[in-house]
Amino acid sequence: MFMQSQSHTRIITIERHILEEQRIHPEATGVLTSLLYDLALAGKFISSNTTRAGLADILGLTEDVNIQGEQVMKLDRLADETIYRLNDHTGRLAAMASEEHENILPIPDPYPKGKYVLLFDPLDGSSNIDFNTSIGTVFSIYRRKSEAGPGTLEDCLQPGRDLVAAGYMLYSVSTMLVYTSGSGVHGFTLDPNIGEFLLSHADIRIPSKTGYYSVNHGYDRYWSEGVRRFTQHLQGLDGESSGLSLRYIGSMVGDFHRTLLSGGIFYYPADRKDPNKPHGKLRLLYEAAPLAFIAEQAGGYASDGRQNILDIQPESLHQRTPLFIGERELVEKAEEFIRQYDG
Ligand code: FDP
Repeated sequence: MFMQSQSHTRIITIERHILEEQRIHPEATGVLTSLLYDLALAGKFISSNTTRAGLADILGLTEDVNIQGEQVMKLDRLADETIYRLNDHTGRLAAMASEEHENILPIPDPYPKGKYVLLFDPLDGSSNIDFNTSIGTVFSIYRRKSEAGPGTLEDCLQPGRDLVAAGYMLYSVSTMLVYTSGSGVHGFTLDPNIGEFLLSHADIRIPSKTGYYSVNHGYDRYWSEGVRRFTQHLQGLDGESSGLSLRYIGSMVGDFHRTLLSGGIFYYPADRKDPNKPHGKLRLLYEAAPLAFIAEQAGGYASDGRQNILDIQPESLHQRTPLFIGERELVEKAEEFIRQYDG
């Protein structure tokens, strides 16, 4: 018999954790568990490349322009392909959709089609790559709606309320994977020596009455009256609060991760800087909905300023939305200001 050592019983690998989560659901077949583990593997692969980014010849722009009209960086493509290739043959997915592609990504023909669809933003915050700042991968898993055969666009256009699981990988000082499958939010830190994600943040809850506000102040001249006054409220300029301190990385996963752990609010409101994009910058399906699910599972809330992000029925794959996310009280305050001043 092995001696039960205190220190070893506290080491929980991501595999053990997702298997234990699976046991809470007796009806579970293990497919979701395996899918989450495949994503963790993709995260390790991307992490090993992002940490070598300054060394390898993979920095710089490719000549292509993605569907959002942004230049695609080489690491984006690598992350995109990694996730697709690690998941196209497993039989767990009916289809995938990536922020880097205009249409859904079918599962190639020799491979069986599964019961889930996977949506992902392979490398969020990519304008930060050249500056060695946090970047991340965001993923969302839905149960397919169609009965069988190849997955359809409708399988991917589901409201966040129907998410089965969502999470992100953060490539920063250390690499973290944070996910929820509907029973709390759990964070794992990659131990680069053994190549495994270990549970470091069990059952994360967004703290209240602390934290920072996080927004790109460079655009405040383009904001609505409601957003401007809400921001002044956060700064304490209306005399109703003592004022929060500001933090903004400009990498959504990094800004959200800090908000999740420290409290406060991150927002990317609608603005008037680009008349073609009146709905804000962030994508509902690839960015806002998965983070909204995580926020809600951690006791927080996410809104587009008027309604719960999780209740929005997406109409297209690349739909954009304003996003206010973090402590429930602060997000509700934003809604209050927008109702009052923006009609
Ligand atoms: P990026 O363009 O660098 O990929 O949605 C993408 C995103 O980054 C988010 O990660 C980030 O929060 C936001 O855009 C930053 O946009 P601004 O530069 O307009 O603040």
